[in-house]
Amino acid sequence: QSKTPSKIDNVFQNYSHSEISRDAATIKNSVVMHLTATFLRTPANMDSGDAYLASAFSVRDRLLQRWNMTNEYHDRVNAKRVYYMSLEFLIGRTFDNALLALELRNEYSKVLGDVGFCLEDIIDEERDAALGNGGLGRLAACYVDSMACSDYPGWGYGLRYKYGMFQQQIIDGYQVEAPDCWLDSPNPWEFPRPDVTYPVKFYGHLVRVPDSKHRFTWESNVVYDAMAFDVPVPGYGTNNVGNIRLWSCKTNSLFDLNKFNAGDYAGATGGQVAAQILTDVLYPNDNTNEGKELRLRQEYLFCSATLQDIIARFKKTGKPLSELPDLAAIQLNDTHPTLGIPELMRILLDDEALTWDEAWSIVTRTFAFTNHTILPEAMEKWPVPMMDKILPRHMGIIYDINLYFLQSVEEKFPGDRDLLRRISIIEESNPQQVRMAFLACVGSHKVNGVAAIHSDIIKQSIFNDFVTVQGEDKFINKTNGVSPRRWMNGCNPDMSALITEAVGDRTWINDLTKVKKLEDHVADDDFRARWSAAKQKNKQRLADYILSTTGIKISADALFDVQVQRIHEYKRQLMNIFSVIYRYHCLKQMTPAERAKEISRVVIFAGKAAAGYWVAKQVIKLINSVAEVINADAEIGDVLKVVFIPDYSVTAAEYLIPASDISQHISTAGTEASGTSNMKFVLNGGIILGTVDGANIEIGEEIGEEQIFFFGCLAHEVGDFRHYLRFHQPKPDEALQTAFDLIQNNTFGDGAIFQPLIDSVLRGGDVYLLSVDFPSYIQAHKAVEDAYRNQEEWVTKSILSVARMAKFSSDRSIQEYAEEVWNIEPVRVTN
Ligand code: Z15
Repeated sequence: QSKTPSKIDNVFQNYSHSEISRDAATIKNSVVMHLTATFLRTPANMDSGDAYLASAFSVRDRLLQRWNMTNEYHDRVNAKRVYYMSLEFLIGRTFDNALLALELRNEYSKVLGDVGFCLEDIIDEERDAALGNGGLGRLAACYVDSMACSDYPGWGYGLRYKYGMFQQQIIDGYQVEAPDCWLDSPNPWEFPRPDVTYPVKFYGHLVRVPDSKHRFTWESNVVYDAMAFDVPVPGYGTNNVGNIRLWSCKTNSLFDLNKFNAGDYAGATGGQVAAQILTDVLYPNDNTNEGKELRLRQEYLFCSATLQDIIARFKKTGKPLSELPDLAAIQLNDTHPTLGIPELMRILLDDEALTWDEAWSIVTRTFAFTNHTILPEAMEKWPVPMMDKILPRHMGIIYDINLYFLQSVEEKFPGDRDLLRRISIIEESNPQQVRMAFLACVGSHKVNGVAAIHSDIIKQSIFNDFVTVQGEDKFINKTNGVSPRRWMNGCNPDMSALITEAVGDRTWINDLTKVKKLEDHVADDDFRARWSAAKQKNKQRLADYILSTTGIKISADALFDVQVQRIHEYKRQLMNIFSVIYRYHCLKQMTPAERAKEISRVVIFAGKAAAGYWVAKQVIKLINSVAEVINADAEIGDVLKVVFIPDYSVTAAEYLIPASDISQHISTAGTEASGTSNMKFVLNGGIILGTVDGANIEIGEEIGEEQIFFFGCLAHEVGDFRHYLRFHQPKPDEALQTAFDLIQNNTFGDGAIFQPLIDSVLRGGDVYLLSVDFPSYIQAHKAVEDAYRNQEEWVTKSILSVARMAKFSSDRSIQEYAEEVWNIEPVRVTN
């Protein structure tokens, strides 16, 4: 047992009270100190990788002061905290973000410049923390950033995957996956906490505690250890530093002493190999559920460690557990962490001996749940036999939750057996399945969707019966947002400098309502010229990036047309590439003189396909095959280029988004819950070509319909079209038929490879309505070109758009959650 000394001398006491040291000499000393003492290098033999590590450790020292101050302060004032539980945090890089937050960028730039390094090159040495798939994981990262910047006491909880999102290579046009060994080099942005370790049980059997109704002892000798790693989240312009606590599976308790003593040294650690696998790899599915047993165990390890940690922290206050909802709010990021609900019940019933009603009241006042999709293939369901084997106690608790819930439904709507069947947490299939979205809903006091249209849809579909039974007020909307720190100030310095000039200071970075001021400058010729120049510079930067990553040379004077996101049928990259093929066909029909009058265009794709998603991988191959033919066609030249940028990532997005003229967000109406890159593109002066779906709709409402290009059928029409297409052949228009013909004529290599893609439209019922939307899509492209020809109007659209985008700051989203869901207040951290 270690003790805190009774006398803490002044040096220690003053530590957290001291100002961050900013003078060049001190910074240089600390970089050299880390170079030599932490990494055993010398200034004489340091390369840019060493320079990155030494600088990053030096910055982290400065961050630590605020971090400690934050946690000490929140403990001292017993602040109510929000815990954002997410299986994914798609963080990206941290170094530049931390430099900006601490306002040390110029200082480090100078110190590194003095020894011959360019800060941009040093920044480029950092690997992304890619602990997420796409929108859902990136949203979690933006939300913890906003909590930190808005002074909310907020923590993220997640998993420390040894292998993050796989790296995508393109070989012969096909996606090939390679492991993301991001922890092979030292990670300056994590702090191991070996003292924060919890045991997590699996399998075993139950023994009822004598004379109790709901209290069990769960006996099992399969016990894993989850150890905490803390990742700092620097708040911009505040002392508040957030924290993401990531669990890593430890193996010590699985060490088999009997085997070891019997001389079976290798066998003694056999269990450890199995244990490590639990936090080894991120499941690479976005918007699909694989239903793998290992994933269920991963989710439980995460939930158990997190709830144990939250309870341990709460207990330090000495307050009774009935007050947990006054000091803790827990947000479930989709259904992936839903086992937190039965896990908290287990702790309260079995460990703390509370009654069922006491425990259930605490649970339902603590948890809230965000739904992110209505795609049926993404809905999490676990077979009852699997759950019963791995988590027998939780299966029992879920049965009881369901029993009491169905009893309350029966009381309100007596005799409605079909309602009970529809609304039950247990689906009566063979085998039975646990519907995780229903469990999350029953265990939460608020359920929200992520954009207005999506929140409406879930009330009419998946949660329709719950609205009837539990009332409308429980179901709310919280439109997503993105962080202006990373997605404006970080990735687009030139445009940000112009905004700072228009606003008068940098306060817009934490208060995006101030960008409204840009409207005053929309007629200022000098301002407009500099606005265009900033975009042009970003385009040149991207052209250089594309040349270095793909070898393709593009002109920065062309229109940049970008679609970057996970490859998924509902996002319709296939429709995009079909339209590119049609465009190529049209250009080939023209005389050289006619072609010279066309707007030059670079169509840029990037995105990963889930490793097991065959159709998505074929789409990547088609894009690359089309690109190869078009880019090599001398007759076409710069008028049309097609680029697939490999290995899309947060860092790649930071290059791509500020450089876009037009970006595509073209999901079948009603399928994209929100989308968040749509917000990022417009916040960087890009224009959207999109369907009437997700957050596109609210973006259009905010910036005005003249600033956005909508096309396609509406969400309420989709059902009828799909129904029709189940019984009738789709009728491709001439343009779409032309694209099919070109593919089948082997224009882009062996057409047979791509026949299944064409068949998904012609014979698969055209579920995503490509044939329905194609004519209006081609029309919309024409409208974009006409608008782009008038560069003056285009710049006006660009400036006005940014000026009207304040709503899409994640600071606004987080404030709404804080006020309407979490009931927490900002806490200004001071000494
Ligand atoms: C994911 O990235 C999203 C939803 C999911 O259910 C899963 Cl498993 C992964 C995305 C949505 O597709 C996107 O529309 C939304 O903007 C994002 O979550 C954040 O809410």
